Amino acid sequence: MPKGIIIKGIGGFYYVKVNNKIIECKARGKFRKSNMIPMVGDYVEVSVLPNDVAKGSIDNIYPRTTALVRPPVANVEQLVIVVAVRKPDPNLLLLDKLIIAAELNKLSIIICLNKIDLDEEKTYIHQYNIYQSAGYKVICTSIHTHQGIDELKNLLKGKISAFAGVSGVGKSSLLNAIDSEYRLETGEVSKKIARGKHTTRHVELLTLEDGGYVVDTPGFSSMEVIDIQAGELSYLFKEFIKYFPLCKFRGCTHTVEPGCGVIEAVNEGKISDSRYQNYIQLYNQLKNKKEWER
Ligand SMILES: Nc1nc2c(ncn2[C@@H]2O[C@H](COP(=O)(O)OP(=O)(O)OP(=O)(O)O)[C@@H](O)[C@H]2O)c(=O)[nH]1
Ligand SMILES: [Mg+2]
Ligand SMILES: [Zn+2]
Repeated sequence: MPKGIIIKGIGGFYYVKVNNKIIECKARGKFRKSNMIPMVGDYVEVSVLPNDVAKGSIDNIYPRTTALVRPPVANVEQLVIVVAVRKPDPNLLLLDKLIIAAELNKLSIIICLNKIDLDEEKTYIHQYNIYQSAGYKVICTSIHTHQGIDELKNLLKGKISAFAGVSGVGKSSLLNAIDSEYRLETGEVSKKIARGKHTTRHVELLTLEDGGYVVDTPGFSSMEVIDIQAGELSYLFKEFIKYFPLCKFRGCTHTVEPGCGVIEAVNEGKISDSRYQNYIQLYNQLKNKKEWER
């Protein structure tokens, strides 16, 4: 039975790529009964119709390694979080939220500082240092000078990656720079808002010429919804973890406690102030939400 991957789903049809050919498939009734809805990114077994090899049905769905809700894509391995260094100005709290969501989904993370052509003084080095020293892969790109595009392309090779970031940072533009055949729609933020509501958006895996797939997501992805306890948050700031054993109190929240290893590391410049301040802010948000719900 041929194996393939679902690259698109529209109106009850799934488009499955099998050996570089696209087969238009229906899902078998058994999936509906078992509440198992095929997702873009699913690896599947299909059988083709005897009289038309371009049509068939999905017979089996392989277990998923990951399943993102928004965008609904299975088996994503990597998240490319795009931040513009200008237009719009970077929002590091949003960036940290996306990092947390990606960590929760066990995705590997690439932070892409885009539009560096707009920052001749290279002030983006500041953001670069914060995330590089926190242990993340950071790349600097521009679709105008083409800087960093080959590096980005290399990092995507052979994997399923999703692009995330606020509207206008250049996600679709970067993908077009990687492969001009994608012809994704791009544009000024103001124009997007004007017509945004009427644009139909479907999730689609785009094939990379060197192997692998990418999915472009519109605007800010709701992966930002973080459904965890406040006490779990510090584990998602991965550069904090190695200081936990130095905390004097068990169950230290790393917010106000004396003898806290994390606070000490911040004071010594081993953890960036920006990351720590965002931790405090998100910690309080989670804490208050919990109290409010009770
Ligand atoms: N100067 C400069 N402008 C860029 C760069 N990359 C993208 N842009 C511009 O930024 C604007 C927004 O780009 P898009 O690719 O549409 O942004 P997006 O992230 O896909 O936005 P949404 O689809 O709304 O989420 C466009 O006008 C692009 O031409 C870059 O490297 N440098
Ligand atoms: Mg876009
Ligand atoms: Zn502590």
